[in-house]
Amino acid sequence: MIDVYIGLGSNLTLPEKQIQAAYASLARLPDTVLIKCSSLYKSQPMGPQDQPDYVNAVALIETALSPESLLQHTQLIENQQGRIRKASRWGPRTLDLDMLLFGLQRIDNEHLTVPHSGMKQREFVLYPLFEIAPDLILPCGEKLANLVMTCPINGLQKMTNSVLI
Ligand code: PH2
Ligand code: MG
Ligand code: MG
Repeated sequence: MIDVYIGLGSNLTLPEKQIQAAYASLARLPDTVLIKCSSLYKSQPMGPQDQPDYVNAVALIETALSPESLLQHTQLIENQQGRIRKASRWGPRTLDLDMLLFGLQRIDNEHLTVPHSGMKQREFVLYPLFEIAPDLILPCGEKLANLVMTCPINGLQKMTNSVLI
């Protein structure tokens, strides 16, 4: 079983519910155990500003699935939750599931880049990740704690009263 961190994001159609539903779907994946769920965080949109704020979170799963198989499963969850794929970059979406880390593996093919290319700069990834994995060291050798310390918070807010499963 390999530790895999998944970034979750939503800014359409009741984003909090989308994230909760995605946590429940991750818990039902085959050959996979959902280990940790971060709190939900409200974040400013990165990219086009004419879109709603996002709700972001990070999950830790342990899985025996291959990266390719896990990607198929996470894309299916995105589709089941009404994801409509558009050409425009960084546009609004009901659900985005990003494979942040797959153990210490590096993966680079036409479907998948792991570690996720933007994760080291994004407050809405680093802070929820730090909540559930404060001692994490990235495959590049950097301590997550150091990245968090130097990452501007950019209005990120931990949401209270979110019911976590
Ligand atoms: N995801 C995007 C584009 N912009 N902004 C925030 N705050 N959070 C996201 O998850 C996000 C985004 C496309 O993946
Ligand atoms: Mg994303
Ligand atoms: Mg994505």
